[in-house]
Amino acid sequence: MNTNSLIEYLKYAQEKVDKHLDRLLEKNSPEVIYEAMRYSVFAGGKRLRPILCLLTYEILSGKEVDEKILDIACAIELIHTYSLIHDDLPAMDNDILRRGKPTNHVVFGEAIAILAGDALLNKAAEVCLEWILKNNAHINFIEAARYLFKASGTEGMIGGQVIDVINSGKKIEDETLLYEMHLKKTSKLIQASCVCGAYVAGAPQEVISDFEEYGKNLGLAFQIRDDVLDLIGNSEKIGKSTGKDIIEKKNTFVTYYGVEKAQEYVQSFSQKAIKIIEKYDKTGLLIELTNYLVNREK
Ligand code: GRG
Repeated sequence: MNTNSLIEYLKYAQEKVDKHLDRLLEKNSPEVIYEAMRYSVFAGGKRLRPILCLLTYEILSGKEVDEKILDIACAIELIHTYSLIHDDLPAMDNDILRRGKPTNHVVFGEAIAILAGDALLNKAAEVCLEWILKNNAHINFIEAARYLFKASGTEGMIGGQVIDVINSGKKIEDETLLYEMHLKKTSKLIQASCVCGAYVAGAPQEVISDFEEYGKNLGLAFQIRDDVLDLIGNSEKIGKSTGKDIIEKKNTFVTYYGVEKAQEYVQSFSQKAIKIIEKYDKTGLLIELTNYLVNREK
């Protein structure tokens, strides 16, 4: 870790991730699929998940970001990007803007957008398998990849999206189901980001479990803050529905609890997250990152 300031750390980590992603997505033929993949990967995402992976690795290994961690951190971002491309499709959320830019299917058409999402998921698997081989099939690397693909599958992100899709247009009345949806859809990939960093750092199981629990609470706080920002119309997702529209159509913590109580949950989940990792976070960067994410204004 070459800095004590969060802003500097974010810049440093984002640069490392962007450079590595650029290498992983080197253009080839057919050109259009690479263009579509790169369009969404380089559309201005925060790189939250790879940064969490890098920072967890640095905290627990005492080493700086190196080749060992960048492949898996970037594989997580590839999976995250595929999920956003597919989430925006007409068959799902039917959004025309993301991060203030036209969505992938608006630019490339639906067929190429579906294939670009598929290709990013496929690329993530390829990157992980090559990474495992490069590292002599070390068990920690295999465990990390297994956790990541399980977290993005039916027991994680896809499962959460299915709950969302089948309940769309009707109000979820069961609090447990609302939690299950968000834990799977949002927290799981955030948990995977921390867990992968911990595995590669060679952390013992109880430490891995602490970071898994941290990711779960951060994921909930992050999601609820996102819902609050969506409702008050401050979201980065310009062009997305806000306010009344959300209350009628979406199942979020805000539609369930109201803005005020939802914001209280942001605070309680983030405080719980911080409590779990504060003993590991000697520089305080992970605590600062947590506070930054859950207090963000857009
Ligand atoms: C289509 C399989 C499939 C899954 C979609 C992740 C997801 C599931 C849907 C995206 C919509 C959504 C509300 C997700 C919740 C998590 C969330 C707030 C994602 C946005 O993540 P950021 O803010 O995105 O890290 P950036 O733009 O910074 O990369």
